[in-house]
Amino acid sequence: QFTYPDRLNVGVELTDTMVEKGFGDHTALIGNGRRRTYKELADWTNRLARAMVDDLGVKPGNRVLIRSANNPAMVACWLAATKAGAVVVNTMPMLRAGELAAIVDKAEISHALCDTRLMDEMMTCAKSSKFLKTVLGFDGTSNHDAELDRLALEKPVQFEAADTAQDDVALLGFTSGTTGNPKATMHFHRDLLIIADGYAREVLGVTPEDVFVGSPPLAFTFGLGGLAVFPLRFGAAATLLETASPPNMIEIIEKYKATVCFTAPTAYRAMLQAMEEGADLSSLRAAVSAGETLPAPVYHEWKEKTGKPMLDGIGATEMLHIFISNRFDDHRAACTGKPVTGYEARVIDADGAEVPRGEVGRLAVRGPIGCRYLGDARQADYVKDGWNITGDSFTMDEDGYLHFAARNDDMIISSGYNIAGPEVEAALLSHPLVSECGVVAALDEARGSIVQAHVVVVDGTPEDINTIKILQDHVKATIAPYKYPRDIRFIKELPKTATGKIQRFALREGK
Ligand code: 3SK
Repeated sequence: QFTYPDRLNVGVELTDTMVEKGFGDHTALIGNGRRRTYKELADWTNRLARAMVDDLGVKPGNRVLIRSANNPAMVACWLAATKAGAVVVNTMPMLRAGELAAIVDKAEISHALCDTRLMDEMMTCAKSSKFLKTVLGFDGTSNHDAELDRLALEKPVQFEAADTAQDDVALLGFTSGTTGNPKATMHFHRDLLIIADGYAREVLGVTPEDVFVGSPPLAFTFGLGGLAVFPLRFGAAATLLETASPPNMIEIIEKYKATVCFTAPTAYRAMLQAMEEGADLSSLRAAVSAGETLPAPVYHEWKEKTGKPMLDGIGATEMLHIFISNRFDDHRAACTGKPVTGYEARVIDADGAEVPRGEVGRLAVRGPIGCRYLGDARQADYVKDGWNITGDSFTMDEDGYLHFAARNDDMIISSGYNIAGPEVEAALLSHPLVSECGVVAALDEARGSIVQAHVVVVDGTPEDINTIKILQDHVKATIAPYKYPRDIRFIKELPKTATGKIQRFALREGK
């Protein structure tokens, strides 16, 4: 159902093709205090691509790393490198030289384009790299005041893009590393259009009038899809924030009347709180929640306050984007929904057999995009008989809706009971004293493992045995009592990945 021409370049599709379709004067990107139209974006990316080819020697198939926070210049560099036929690796600004080096080595990066404000760690990495030969700075503030920008400004606005095939690799997505052991996933030019033509069109119904806002980094495929590919595919506008805190997102939503928001439940909780204090989020027609399970209280409160559903979905870097989602006209609390058009899902046991409806098993999916790890033996664990065995445990109910249970490594087996850590987290979160929490297994002689909760309490709550007892009793009264956290520890802040996922391995290791 997704057909594309054999020769396809996604960089061209999202810029020059949009101009040809009549969107030249529409706003494409908003960031650093200014707007850029589709025509300006097409010209900008053509100039950058020409500089990359002529001056930096980028050749089709070269691996090009981009290091930046979310801003228009990062999007322009990504599109330009793609037009030049490069395979792009987008990376987050907080990575250190050692982490960059691991990516450079794994992906055999030859060129790096780096926001000049982030150059130090990039240069430290480059000095000892046998692959990385060219590092050039660009101006992330969009004032064109860096070497790459100066080279680009001299170039014409026409550029003959690399003659890539629809199944040439365009992007390497590195997994965010909740386990601390990242992998690179390869995605084709066509895959970047499939996520838009599947999820964004079918589930979100994106139109050229939409204005996108959100927090996930463009370096994470959740962010690249939600904040660049989806708006640009449909002639809509993307707002880009280097620091996407809830107050900053609210400011943008109010100022530009943003209509589609991509972020995680924790940010939506803060937005709900801000609404109490007068924030106006009425322009939002679509609130997409992913990256972490959506607690039922957040889903309900959002519906109550905005009159619209929050759309919970699940994706994976391996699958590029969201493959199971709720719909505007078909959504439930504590439910991830049904497969996106083109995908099928099964819940299976360790032998690959489907488990009965209502029982917990591993979520397996297949569809137009699948996992392709770059040179990694873990490919055989992820893809079996054409099915992608995700890292998540789910149940499928009688009506075919999928319900998240836990990340496979977040299942706690205590005295023979299977306990899903996130279910205990949801129970704790429904208590007004709890601001955030992470639940993990802790070794226990008698029970094998016990449920251990790391809790951030709301300001002013005593961190004492009384509060522990209150929270334990609350969990016992909310879910099956055997699931209650026998061990509760107070913590000031949860360890999280740059994309907002709780690093449960760090909690387990007592970090
Ligand atoms: O659910 C996720 O973690 C995810 C990962 C990659 C792309 C999209 C999503 C929602």
